[in-house]
Amino acid sequence: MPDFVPDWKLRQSFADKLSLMYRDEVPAYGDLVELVGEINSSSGETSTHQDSLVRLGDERHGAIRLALPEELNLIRRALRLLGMHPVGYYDLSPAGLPVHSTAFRPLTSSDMERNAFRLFTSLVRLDQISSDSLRKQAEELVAQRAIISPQAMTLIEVGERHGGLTANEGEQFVTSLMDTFRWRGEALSSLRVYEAVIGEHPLVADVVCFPNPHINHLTPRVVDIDQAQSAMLARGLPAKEKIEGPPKRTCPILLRQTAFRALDENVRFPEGTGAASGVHTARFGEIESRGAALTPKGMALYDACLSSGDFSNFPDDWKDLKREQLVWFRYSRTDKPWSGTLNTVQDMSVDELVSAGLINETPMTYEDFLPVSAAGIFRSNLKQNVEFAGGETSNRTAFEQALGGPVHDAMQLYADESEASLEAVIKALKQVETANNA
Ligand code: OOG
Ligand code: NI
Repeated sequence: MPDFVPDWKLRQSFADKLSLMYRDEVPAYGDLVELVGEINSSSGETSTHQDSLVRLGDERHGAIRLALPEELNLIRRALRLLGMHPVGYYDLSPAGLPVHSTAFRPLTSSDMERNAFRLFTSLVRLDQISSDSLRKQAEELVAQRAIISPQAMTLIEVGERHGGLTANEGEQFVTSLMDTFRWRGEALSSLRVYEAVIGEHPLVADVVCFPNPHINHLTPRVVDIDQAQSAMLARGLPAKEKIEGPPKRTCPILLRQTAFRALDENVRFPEGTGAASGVHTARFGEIESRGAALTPKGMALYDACLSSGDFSNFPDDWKDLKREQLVWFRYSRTDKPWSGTLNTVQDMSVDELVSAGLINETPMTYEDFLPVSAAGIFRSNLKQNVEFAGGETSNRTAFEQALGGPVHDAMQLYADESEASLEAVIKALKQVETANNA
């Protein structure tokens, strides 16, 4: 049995390499990372409500956009070796965007604590291109893409066959994966076709006119996003006016995000035997701050508040959030010795156990994304704001078919983890009772 490198180490190496690469490609990203680092370390705290600043220091999410169902399948296979799995289905067509998406991420909070890298991955919906001739052209273009290098492909197969990669293979794999996400400065299409596809939708052009899914943004996590937003403006970074997601609160919930606009990047467009030069605008900078994960009831209240624009009905006290079952909690044993004897714990409620100081309850971090915020992020980086005519034709089945299996249900993951943590602390207390009784 060969010694496999743990998948989180590969995920960490992958995230580090992407970060270095993106710093080179988009220098303003380096400024953003620096700014976030300063805010996080000057916050005077060692953790947010949920997570240690050690985790935050490395925490990023990235985003890519894919052209073909086969590509989504390949990305799933590649990321699985890094311990990243598809969670959630985000349909952005109601927001007028011709994409549907998932987020690849670790499934458990302990895996997140090791390295919390996520990749928001969208599949462009070519079926939504209204012009028949343009759609055909787009399909011909993307048929030329081969987004995974032969070396990376071989290592995916090795990893799948053996059930893991050795440290050596893993390092080669992560290095070879960089080519998939690199900005090459070269288009797949002529400038004329590029302009025609831009006319259809700039988001489609960003995908079908390029040879690979260049990383679109990398997002560090910040403790205080309001402070970061002001700092961005002070440094002359063109931040969005509005922070996406819930308003500033005492008890942070879900996800708040802000971004700065995409840069103009030079591109060589093939023209016959030569090349034409042009400019493409897609890649940008974003920062996020994360709060507590909401239960289905909490999510429904959030959606209602979002559509009315009034968050005053959303409780902003952990006790109320708990009592009304709006937030998911994780349970852990405190240091307090337990002197109880048999069946005492069994008759105590969770609240009583907490009040007795026997267990801690901590809000769980929201590890996912928000479709309305994501649509806002997508949109703020499109030069023209084209509403897509395609309309509300959710196609989750097709998405999961392309992926090669169902996406994980985020709510189920939170529920399972919350429940398992409670069971574990109760079991631990009962063991003490048994020992006390003996
Ligand atoms: C993805 C936009 C969504 C987020 O943070 O909500 C996203 C994209 O622009 O490809 O990354
Ligand atoms: Ni993002």
